[in-house]
Amino acid sequence: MDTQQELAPRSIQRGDYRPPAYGIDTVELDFQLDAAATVVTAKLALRRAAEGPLRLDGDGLTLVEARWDGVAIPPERLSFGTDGALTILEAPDAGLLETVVRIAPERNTELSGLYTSGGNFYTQCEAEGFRRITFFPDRPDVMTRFTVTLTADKAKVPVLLSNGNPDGAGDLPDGRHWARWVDPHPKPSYLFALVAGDLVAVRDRFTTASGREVALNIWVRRGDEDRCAHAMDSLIRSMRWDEEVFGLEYDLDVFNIAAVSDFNMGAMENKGLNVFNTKYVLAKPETATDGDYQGIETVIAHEYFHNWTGNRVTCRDWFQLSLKEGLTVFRDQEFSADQGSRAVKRIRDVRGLRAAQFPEDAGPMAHPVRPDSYIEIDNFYTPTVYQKGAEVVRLLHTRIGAAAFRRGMDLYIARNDNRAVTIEEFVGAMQEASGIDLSAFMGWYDQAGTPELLAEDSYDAEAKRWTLTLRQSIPPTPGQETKHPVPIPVAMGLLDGSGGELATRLAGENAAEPGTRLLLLEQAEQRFVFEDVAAPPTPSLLRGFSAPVRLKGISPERLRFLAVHDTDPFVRWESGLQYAAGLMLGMVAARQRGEAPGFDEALAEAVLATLRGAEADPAFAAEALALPGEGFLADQMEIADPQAIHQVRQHLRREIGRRCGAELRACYASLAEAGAYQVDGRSIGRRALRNSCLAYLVAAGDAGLAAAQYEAATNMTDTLAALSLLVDTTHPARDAALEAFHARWHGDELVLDKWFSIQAMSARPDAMEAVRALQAHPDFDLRNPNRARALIGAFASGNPQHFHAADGTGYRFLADAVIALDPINASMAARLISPLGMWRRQAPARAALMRRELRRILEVPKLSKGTFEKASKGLL
Ligand code: B3K
Ligand code: ZN
Repeated sequence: MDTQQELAPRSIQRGDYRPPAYGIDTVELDFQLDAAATVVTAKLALRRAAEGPLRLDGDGLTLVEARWDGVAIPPERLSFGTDGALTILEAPDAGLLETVVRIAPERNTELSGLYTSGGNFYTQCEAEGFRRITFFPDRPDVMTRFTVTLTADKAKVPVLLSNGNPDGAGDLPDGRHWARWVDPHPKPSYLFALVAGDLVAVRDRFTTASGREVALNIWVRRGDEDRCAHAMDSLIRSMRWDEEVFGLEYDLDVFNIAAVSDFNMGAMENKGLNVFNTKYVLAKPETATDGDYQGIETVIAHEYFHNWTGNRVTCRDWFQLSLKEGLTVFRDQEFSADQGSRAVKRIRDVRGLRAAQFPEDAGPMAHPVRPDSYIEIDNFYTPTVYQKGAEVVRLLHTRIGAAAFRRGMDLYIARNDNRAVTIEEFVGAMQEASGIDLSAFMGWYDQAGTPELLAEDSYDAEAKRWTLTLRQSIPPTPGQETKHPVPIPVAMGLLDGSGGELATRLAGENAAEPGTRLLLLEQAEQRFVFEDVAAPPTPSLLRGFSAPVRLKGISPERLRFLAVHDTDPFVRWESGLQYAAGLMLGMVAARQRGEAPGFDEALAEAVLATLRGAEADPAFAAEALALPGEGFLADQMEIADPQAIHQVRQHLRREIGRRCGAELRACYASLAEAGAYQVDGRSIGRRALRNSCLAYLVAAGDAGLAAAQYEAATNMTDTLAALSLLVDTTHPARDAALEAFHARWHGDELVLDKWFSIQAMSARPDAMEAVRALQAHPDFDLRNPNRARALIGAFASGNPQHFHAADGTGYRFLADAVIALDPINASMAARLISPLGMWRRQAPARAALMRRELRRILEVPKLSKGTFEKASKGLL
């Protein structure tokens, strides 16, 4: 074994699962809160459940004392592992273990466990943060009832919150006070939360369908109270929706949400006390964009829905993460679809899936929705586990239908309430409720890689028979060379020559069915024979994106036809996108051959047609107007060419802006905001469409229009749309606008993040230098995750042209940032690495530079195991 391997952190295997040796009936936690030295006393009522030693996870804890049934445990019976865990040797089969530990929240820069932010206390325990608070079997299959008592200085820390319902509070003589919380529902340690500090609540109420009165509180810093209305409204709508659609009610007397500006992710579903990144709570029109409003609605709903899918029914082990995340993303997608335009929501979700998950599935970190092994579980909160996991739930929903899916959910919850289970329990419930054998769908959970679906068809005029041949294949991924076919539901229909929807009859069926029907491709290749087809039809395949696959084999002529005529809005949008993508990839190839770029008039025609029909659904029109993104195009290429892609895209934007200038301008003018700002779907759609028009007009040379909009805008959506366009230009108003924006908003951290991001994503040749200068800006702080993402993440993921600079400066910049961040916040550092792992789609010289940076990261002494895992797997 060489040293590298000897030092390599241990990898955890899914097949190695063993049930916990001890169960815990109840736990009592006592916190004496102090930023420098918090004392945590834990009383665990332990009972043997299986073979094995009494091992309690721990990480960075200072043990003050340990007692068993009130008697101090002699030191020789306490054994500490190198990872910080504590094993109690010769422990009896039952008893009360009491430990007292000391921790230092103010020194916790990892933001995992108990930490301080702005002088207040917050926790983040998923996945393995609870062991940074106290010794405990920190695994999701140990579920217990928590009682938590918090004590702190009353003046500095007036608010004391934890999970469950309040159960008493009072003052103490020395200026301190206490509060007790009891959570009646057993839960795993990752759902524990504590929030304490100088916070104010925005309050509302909710009465559940069965009459429970629930107090709703959103806790924020003083001064942020006027930005909570949208979050509260989203929460109330989510609670009602879950009752109506899934029959699931809230189960405590209070629901608390606390917002914190130092947070590693979006939010966390702790039982009865959700902790949120301020980004997903705070919004008012002057500070938040429409995208922010939509993000808040989605994340509030997502965390609320976890109360049943995640909390009441939880995961047996972390390999089952998608059991709660895939299902809960599916639920939040359905909720948002019901709030506005289902078609536009689906388009956005598919766009997101293809922007993040498809590249992951094609790269070195490709892993199944249910992974087989991990070194650091934090690295597996991925687009694959979340977004592809949601697609797999959607596949089941599509396959068995909405009614059977609902029966399956009822069964899944009834059977598994207060249990920690596996994905088999979920699929099994769906199978039982539907009576359909779903075993082959497990292939979607266990195989990585995006299936390719190839469609071919032929028409027999004499027999009036149309035959569709579907073939599937899944590319090899690291560790999985060969794959098996998976069941692929293909929602489809046939159109006649004028775009009319045909009724269809498969060979063997008695009557023709009108409208969309479902074909199920189960083999590597299958033929579907349609009878009584009077003339050669145009097939519309994968309606609503009925499976997360790459569909191939649709001719450009058919794409153009479908983009105009299909009855399914998703296929209309998709066909336009794929037509444009094909064209652009051809132009990239031409550019690489040194040919001058041309222009396909069909694109301008499509833009004009979209503008003419825009009034009916402006949000859909805005989606249809958007050219395929640079990342999407790169993901379609064997070897990407980020600069050529950018140039081609710019060229088309400019040409469309020129050729359709009058119509774009008219549309832009007609959509001028009249009246107060509204965040309903139609208003959001109108602003999106107007800003799409603006983008084309600016691309065609009218930067002045962006400058004028920047001056006139009264909401952040329009302000930011204008400024981000202006930033790419050399217009004289550009620098002044950036300065004015900073001067106005430097005291508002969420708005200032936007200022960093738009500059990080700038198309100007000096973008890299600008990013370096911003890194040295007094307002930049690597320790704040939102700020780090706003600059470093936005540059590496949102500026492919400059990140992939041929001289490797973009790669070096990212690796330097990862190395600087690793000792501060390893989980964030590991997360930032991802773009460096995408070297497979780059030309050899670039790939070599990217790999060199990954190796440089690996050479850093004392690298965290999460960053080690990402960098080493990134080289595979
Ligand atoms: N469950 C959390 C994510 C925790 C991530 C830990 N590294 C948020 C969510 O998915 O709802
Ligand atoms: Zn979640």
